[in-house]
Order: sequence, then C-alpha cells, then structure tokens
Amino acid sequence: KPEAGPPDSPWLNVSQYACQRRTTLNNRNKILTDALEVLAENYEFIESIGPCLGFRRAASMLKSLPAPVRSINDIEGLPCLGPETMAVIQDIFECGSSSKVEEVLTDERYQTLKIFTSVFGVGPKTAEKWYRRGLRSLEQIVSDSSIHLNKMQIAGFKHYEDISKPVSKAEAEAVRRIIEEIAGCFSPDVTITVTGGFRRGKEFGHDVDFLLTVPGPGKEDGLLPAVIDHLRSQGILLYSDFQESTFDLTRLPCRRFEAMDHFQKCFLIVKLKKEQVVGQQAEQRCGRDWKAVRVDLVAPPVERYAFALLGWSGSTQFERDLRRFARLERNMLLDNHALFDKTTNTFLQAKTEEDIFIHLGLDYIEPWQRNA
Ligand code: DGT
Ligand code: MG
Repeated sequence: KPEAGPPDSPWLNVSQYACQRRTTLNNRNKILTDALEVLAENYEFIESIGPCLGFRRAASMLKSLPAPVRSINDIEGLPCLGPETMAVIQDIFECGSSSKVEEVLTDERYQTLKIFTSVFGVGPKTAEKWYRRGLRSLEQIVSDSSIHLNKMQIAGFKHYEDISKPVSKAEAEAVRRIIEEIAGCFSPDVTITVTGGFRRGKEFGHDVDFLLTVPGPGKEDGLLPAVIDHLRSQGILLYSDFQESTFDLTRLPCRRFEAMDHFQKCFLIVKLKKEQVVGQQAEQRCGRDWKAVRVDLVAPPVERYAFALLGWSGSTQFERDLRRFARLERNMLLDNHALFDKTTNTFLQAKTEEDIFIHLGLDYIEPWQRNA
C-alpha cells in the first residue's frame, strides 16, 4: 500500500493551519465532515473544548482536500487527524456510518440542545439549564411562566419561524440596499461591505453581516445609533441590541481569542418586505408580505478596517487558525483590531487584508477560499 499517495499527490504538504489551505464551498468530503461536526457540536454542548476543537480541525482539513477520500490509506500522513477522528472515518468506510455519530444523533440531550440553541440568544449554558429542568421542546419553554427570558431571547422566540430559515443572497442584497440608503443619510462617505458567509460566496446564511466605515478619525461615532433610529422610524426595526465601542488602542492586543471585539456594533432583527427582494413577488391576500431577518452591523474606526474585515469574514475555523498561526509560528498576536509583533514589540499597520497576510508571511487567501 502507498505510504502517502504518489509523489506528485496534491495531498502532500497539507498544512495543519486553515490559513495555509484554500477551502472553497465545494466540499468533496461532506459525508465525513458532517459526521465529525456532529461530534464537535456534541462536545460543544457539554463545553468540552479540547475534543470539540479536535473534531472541528479535522473536518476543516478534510474540507480543503481537492478530491474525495476513498479509503483510510488516502489520508495517511495528513495533519489534524487524531485517533478518535481516524476511528470515526474508519467506521464510515467499513460500515457506511459511524455508530458513535448515530448514537449522538439519536441522543435526547443532543437533539434537545440542538433545538434550544437554534433560538437567537440561547447558548449552550441556557440550553443545558432548561434541559436539566426537564424541558424538551420550544413550546414547553414559552408556556412555562417560571422561565425568565431576556430581551434577546424574547425576540428570538417571537421571530423564530422567520429567523430559523436561511437568508438568501437576494435577501442579503436587499438588506444591503436598505442599510446603504440609511447610512448614506448619516454621511455620504460611508462605505458598506458585506462580510461573513456571504463575502465567502455562500448562497445562504443565518444572518447578514456588514462592516460600515467613514473615512476620517472618529467620523464613525454615532453612525450605528443613527442607522438604528432610521430603521425604527421606517417601522422596520423588530429588535436591536446596540453595543457602544469599548475600543482602546492602548490596551491592545488581547491576549487570547475573544468571542467579541470592542468595536461599535449592533445585532438587529429587521423587517424585510418581500417586494424589496429581487425575484420575489409580494404574496397576495394570504400570508405576510415581509420576513424577519437577522442583521449584524459593525463600525470600526477606519484605520482598523483591514483587521475588522479579516476578522468578520470568517469562517470561524479560518479565524481561529489565523490567530493560532500568528501566535505559534510568528510570535505575533492577531485579533479583530490589530497585529502585534512580540519579537519587536511593535504594532504592524495594515490598510488591506493583503497587508496582514504579508506581515504574517502567508500567501493571500481570497475570501471564497476561507470556507474552512
Ligand atoms: P452564517 O451567518 O451562518 O452564514 O455564517 P458566518 O460565517 O457569516 O458566521 P457569523 O455570521 O456567525 O459570523 C461572521 C464571522 O464573524 C464569523 O467568522 C465570526 C466572525 N466574528 C468576528 N468577530 C466576531 C464577534 O465579535 N462576534 C461574532 N458573533 N462574530 C465575530
Ligand atoms: Mg453571517
């Protein structure tokens, strides 16, 4: 049997870091990666970070392969495949499925936590708390008067039907036009950039993510509150959670990955009229003529734009590996705000994403190749 494919095999020299791989949406190993991601998610639910990341890393590596894996021999020598992952893959090749994965999929706890965490504002901790109280369905939660829901969760339940459905590219584009028009009233110099999954070329997303910037120091102050006010006065604001900027250059960079950055941002639910979406006719007579859509807006200072853009374009796994690569291979700290070289004790400046890749000594990876 071959040791690691033929000498000219494209599978040689696959990096352990997602930021050194090109991962398009064309995943040739979906059967394997779906299975591994179920296990990762299950570990996430029990907040077992190590095993969770292990399975996520393995799935991410397999997504980058240019061809389907056909046998266990194919993947010999590839990085990110621990013994547990290898056992799952072996099971799938030998039996058509992994008993470990099947077990999780039929597990009541996994199924329940999956439903609970599908609600906007409900994370693994809250889901677990409800599960322990014996609750098993969303209906039970909304009808249980002893459960206290926060503002975000109330909105999550209220608009569940709409926001649990995927957002299409056409809908994302319609949202962009709305935000663009409103932000243009604040300043004619505002630029609006789609980030997240849509920037990576996805056809559908769970929300629409945007970066808004205004050239000139401090010119973005007040931008998002103004946008929110406008949405409200147009009657299309269903929910908003505005977070004032806590960005402080003197306290950079953060020592580890933070779930949240410090830029001015807001998490919204907006009412998107069907007539505003290209290719969609307003439903006549029966049904509503609008859909609730989750929208995230982030407004970094313009000199932080490249870092914010790189940080908000994802995928999450790509971001994790960029930071890990910077830290372990370059002795640098990267986050959504800045890149810091610990060897020279200096901040490295960047106007574009390309600048950041150059600082890190990485080949540039296009957004559509970051679907790790
Ligand atoms: P989707 O919306 O399900 O199609 O997938 P994405 O990739 O658009 O994921 P999403 O919308 O949760 O987040 C967009 C990217 O922004 C993702 O790679 C994570 C990244 N990100 C960077 N900083 C932050 C932050 O402070 N909060 C959140 N939620 N995401 C952040
Ligand atoms: Mg998104």
